Amino acid sequence: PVLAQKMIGNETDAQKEKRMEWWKDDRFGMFIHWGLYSGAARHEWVKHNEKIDNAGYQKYFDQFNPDLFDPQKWAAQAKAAGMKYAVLTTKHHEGFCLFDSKYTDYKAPNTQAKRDLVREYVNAFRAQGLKIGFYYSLLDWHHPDYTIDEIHPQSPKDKSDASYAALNKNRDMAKYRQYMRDQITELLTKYGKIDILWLDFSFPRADGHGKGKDEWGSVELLKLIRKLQPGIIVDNRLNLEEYKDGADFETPEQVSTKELLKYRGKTWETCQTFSGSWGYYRDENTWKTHRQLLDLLITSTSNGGNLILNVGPTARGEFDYRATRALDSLSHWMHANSTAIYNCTYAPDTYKAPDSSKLTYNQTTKRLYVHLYNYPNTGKLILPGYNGKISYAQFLNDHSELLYKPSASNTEDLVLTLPAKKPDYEIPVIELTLTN
Ligand code: H79
Repeated sequence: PVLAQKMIGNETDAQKEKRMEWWKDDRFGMFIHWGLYSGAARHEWVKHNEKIDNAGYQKYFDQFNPDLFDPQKWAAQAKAAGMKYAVLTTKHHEGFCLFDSKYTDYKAPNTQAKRDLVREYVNAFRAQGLKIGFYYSLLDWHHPDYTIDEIHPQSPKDKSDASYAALNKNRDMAKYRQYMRDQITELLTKYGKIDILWLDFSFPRADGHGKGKDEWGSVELLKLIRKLQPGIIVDNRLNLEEYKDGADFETPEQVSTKELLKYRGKTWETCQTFSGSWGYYRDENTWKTHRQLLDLLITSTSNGGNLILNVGPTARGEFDYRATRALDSLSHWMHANSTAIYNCTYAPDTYKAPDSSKLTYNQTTKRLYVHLYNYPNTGKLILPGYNGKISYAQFLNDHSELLYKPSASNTEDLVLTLPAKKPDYEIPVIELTLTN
């Protein structure tokens, strides 16, 4: 592919690297999808999936009453799990705003919540030292000026231009663009320093019934964002691929761990759910296991990317027991093994991963981390080609020494002795100190 060279601003590569440094070091964040759809409790796309109009959706607004909302608890759970930043849906595709916006009545202060929930999130997470992110949906299935397109809940069955034109005759995207600029201005000026803006998403269509950079006014929007919050980190969903500085990071959504290998060398964050949907989905029963979640985290770091793992709080404002259990198990692992995640990336090619393991690497401390996916029952682990390359080996969880010696059959290899009993971690980690 031809490298994008067009620029919107004038930031140098070095300046960008500096701006992105904390984000790359932190590696692990919490996504939070919370809105009126949490009450329907059957996917955040419920309005689209069931073709519900504004009148039909009104019951979720009327019912919204987050009486158990305790953002300090959310922040404590995120922090305990080892997450360093969070991104909350200030508005999802349904158009409902969790914040107190001057530009709409469709907002939390006008529900039984009677207050700005975004402000409470910001205060609580900031107090715990977590970085603050806002998700803001470019799509808006409630706003009267947002034109009906191919994926709108009220999209016509007959896909002719004439039927779209008839539906859209009183809708004006120019006014909607202004609404977005106004709301993003509120979000980026009323809550102090905002670290991340996660805009979602573009779907340009040749027939004109999708939306992309022209419909959103993406160039102007990004300029505004950078002016209001110069340090902010912005995702890549504004459809500005033709610009070198049109995005800060790529966003592989719900992709497999195999797929993540392809992102090495790029700046990226994979967003993933516990259970398949982003909004609270009561009846969903395909929750990822502890091992699958660890694999996502380790695989992301071992390919040089971040993981943002999503929680969909209930309509009452709590993380349900399944999310809480998943976070608890992550906190157990991260408590002992986070050194193999923070500030880490993929290992140089000269280090080969031992059997059934994945490697992460800290360039500053010159430590290599071997994540043991299958604990050897032989009590031995071959470190292929490692002779002369390491000076010390220990388990990361308890810093207990692991003895090793050159292999009798191949002196380039080392043979490390492991205890018969696997440490009490689903995937234990060995820390190797490199000689250079
Ligand atoms: O906020 C979460 C999701 O609701 C949102 N992004 C994450 C972070 C998201 N979900 N899907 N998408 C973004 C991409 C849209 C995919 C689509 Fe389709 C494919 C839209 C139209 C075709 C899926 C299939 C939805 C409708 C049909």
